[in-house]
Amino acid sequence: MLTGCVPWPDEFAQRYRRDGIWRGEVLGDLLRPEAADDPDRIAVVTRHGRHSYAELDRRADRLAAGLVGLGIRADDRVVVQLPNTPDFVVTCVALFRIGALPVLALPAHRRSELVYLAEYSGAVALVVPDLLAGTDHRTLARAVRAAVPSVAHLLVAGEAQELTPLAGIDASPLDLPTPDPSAVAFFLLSGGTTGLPKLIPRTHDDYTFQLRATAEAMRFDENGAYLAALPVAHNAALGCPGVLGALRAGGRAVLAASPAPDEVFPLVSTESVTLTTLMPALLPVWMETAGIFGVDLSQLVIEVGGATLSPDVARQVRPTTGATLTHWFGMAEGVLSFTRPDDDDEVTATTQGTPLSPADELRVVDDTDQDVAAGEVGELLARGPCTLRGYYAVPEHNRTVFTPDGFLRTGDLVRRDAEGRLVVVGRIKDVINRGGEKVSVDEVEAHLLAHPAVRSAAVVPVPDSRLGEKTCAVVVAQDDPPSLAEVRAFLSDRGLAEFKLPDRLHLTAALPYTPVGKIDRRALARDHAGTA
Ligand code: J2J
Repeated sequence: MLTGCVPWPDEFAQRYRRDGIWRGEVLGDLLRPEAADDPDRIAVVTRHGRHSYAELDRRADRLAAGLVGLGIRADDRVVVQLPNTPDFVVTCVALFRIGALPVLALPAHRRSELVYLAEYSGAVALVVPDLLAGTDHRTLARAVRAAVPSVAHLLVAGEAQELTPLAGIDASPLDLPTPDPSAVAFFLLSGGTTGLPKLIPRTHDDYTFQLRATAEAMRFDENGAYLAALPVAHNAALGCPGVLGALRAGGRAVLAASPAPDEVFPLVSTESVTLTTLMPALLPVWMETAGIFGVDLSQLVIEVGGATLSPDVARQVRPTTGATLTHWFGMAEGVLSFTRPDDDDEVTATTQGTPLSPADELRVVDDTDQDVAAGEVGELLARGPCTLRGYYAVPEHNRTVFTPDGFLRTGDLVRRDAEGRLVVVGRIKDVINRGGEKVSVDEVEAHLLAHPAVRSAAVVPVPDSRLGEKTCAVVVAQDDPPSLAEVRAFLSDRGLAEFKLPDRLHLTAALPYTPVGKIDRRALARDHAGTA
């Protein structure tokens, strides 16, 4: 396995194989069976066009050969920052076929995040769109190359200027060796626990299992159409079963540019979408507007998770839209627990259901790692066939985030109900969940401290009726205190993604500290619970 990655111990790997959980599938084989048996079958649809399995399969083969021609090899890391487009699918499949490893960045990431990802992964290349929502990603790409010497290639989907156009990387298909299914296939970015967000290695075995098992649980098959309304670079829309799971099943992946009703509802109607994923904040918007658009959602299953979903909102989904809701607790790390489409509506409104597979082991523990009594709240620990055994290249961090026997400490507070279903009740990790977008407080605080007028700073969540939580920077200033607008502009200039910029600023004379001398963020969060 790639240096810096932690394999599952042999006894677990053997058991997962023996039980038919890991079947030796590789992600580079996506598109192949349909391209051979039913070439004109539609694989990917956007507002701009329809693409067959054969077309995308051929493009992936030619791009793979072209990338090999550029010198990209198995195990090379390639930061991929592409929106929901056929290029995303073709690029990832091409890299999978080479055995090169996509490092998936979100479209919202800016210079700071991209430099971090490229540096951390030792990337040899970066793939970006030309322009997206007013941002010139070529400029970001140049900044990454200037900062990270390993990045030799800047590939651009669209107008490349002096950089390399993705469409021009094209060569006659090569006969490439199939990667080992137990090898790492790509990296997802963690929502974070402490410190900067870490990279999550996902293997062919574990991710193809996730694709297959989530599709089965959602009853998604070759007749299904999955709508990606969230960014495909996020685990929820990528692989639960998401776009890759839809393609693995021989169904259609419908790629929306955004979850806005005027973008998604026409696609839902024309493509008879059967499955999609949403963050809770968007659900009320869909419920209010589905009627206006006259869209029939009675065939649609909606997966909702990533942040707290209000039971009252959940209960309204079927009566107002006819759609079937499933309620998810998910992590890019591979922990998945969710209600199934035929669960009782009240179960769906109030729990996050049961784990993906019987091979998933969940524990709920107190702060001494002892299992709590049935029904009590504790931290969720998880181990299983698609839950990572270690973040990439951070052995010290791994020693604290995993138990000695390999359970991931999720940092989430949960309980199990009388039937054993999971109920998420809170969080102990230093992450703010801004409508499903995860903000690492350590990361933002480090940038805040670079401001000349900031003496000390803490970032805490404040309640928000729409997003659940927003961010508040609590700052002890030098003589000339900055305004919120200045702080936001400063952090934006430092290259931080917009969703991480503080929503509020609170100036204070001193921060509270815990007895061990750490900023007492919990006390601060309590103090500011009313400031939204
Ligand atoms: C409260 N917090 C939740 C829930 C996740 C499907 C769905 C979501 C994600 C995801 C995902 C929550 N209520 N129902 O990858 O495949 C918070 C927890 C968790 C963190 C993980 C998927 N469901 N959360 O959101 O890696 O704090 O994955 O640890 O982005 O989201 O975030 P992320």
